[in-house]
Amino acid sequence: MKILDGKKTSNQIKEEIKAEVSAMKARGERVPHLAAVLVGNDGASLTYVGSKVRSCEYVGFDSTLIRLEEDITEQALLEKIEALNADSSLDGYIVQLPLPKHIDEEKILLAIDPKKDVDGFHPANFGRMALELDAFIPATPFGIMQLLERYEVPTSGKHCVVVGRSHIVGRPISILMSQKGPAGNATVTVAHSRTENLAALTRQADIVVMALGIPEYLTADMVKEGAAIIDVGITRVPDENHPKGYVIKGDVAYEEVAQKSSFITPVPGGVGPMTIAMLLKNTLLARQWNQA
Ligand code: L34
Repeated sequence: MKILDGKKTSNQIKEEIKAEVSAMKARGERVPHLAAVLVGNDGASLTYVGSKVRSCEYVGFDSTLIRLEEDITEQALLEKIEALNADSSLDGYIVQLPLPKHIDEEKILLAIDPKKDVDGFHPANFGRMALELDAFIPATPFGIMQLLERYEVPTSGKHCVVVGRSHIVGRPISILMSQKGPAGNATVTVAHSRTENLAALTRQADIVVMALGIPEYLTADMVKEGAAIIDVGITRVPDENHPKGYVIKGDVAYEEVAQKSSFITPVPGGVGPMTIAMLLKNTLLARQWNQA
């Protein structure tokens, strides 16, 4: 069993980006600038966005954190988006999800200029990705592809079962892994909450991508000996014995599944850190594409 170490791999990618930024500076070019919009005070979102901003600083990007009140109106947020679209000092920006319930997420994502949409959530980017054109690929699936590629996990001709059909993870990773190219050429099945007899399906999989959001859902009896396991789940489970008051759990019962697997991502330290590294990568690409 080999651990797909997202912490280590994300650090490698950050070093690659940092070197690229140094070269840009040496050529007298402006460094990439990312903005992150955070609405409200959700604890997990604060952690993730904080980590994004710190990573920008580490690689030498400019970064701006825009914090807005939980009760901001949809209209006021849309105006903020328009201002970010018009801000020529910005290469890209993200609006951290989830948004408060009174705001229509889809409306907000549609308002983001696709050229600055470094999350790759706008339909223009999603469509371009699906058609194998240059596009911003959503950071989490992009990070999974990097782990598969860099650890040389066999995917060509293999059966991959993706559990979850979200627009941010399940759907895009199913598209990417079935495409030609590195970490691609897989035969992909997308399973979801209406799937009948999920365990019979996951037991056939050479690769399982769990993106469900239910802690420790995938157990050892549900996987084939030698399967590769990608765990996208990241749930904060209350735990009074822990100083933070919670523990982070993935969608995979790690200890038992690890014993049967060829490759596995840990949680934390797997897909999460890769998401951050690939957001930086997209911001670098935005800088390069938008100046061409
Ligand atoms: N717009 N919203 C937008 N873009 C995104 O790409 C995200 N996502 C998801 C939630 N909302 C978003 C993230 O950034 C999930 N996500 C994310 C990012 C980083 C980490 C986890 C999820 C991460 O760094 N996880 C660490 C543990 C962090 C902790 O202590 O909680 C890990 O090792 O998995």
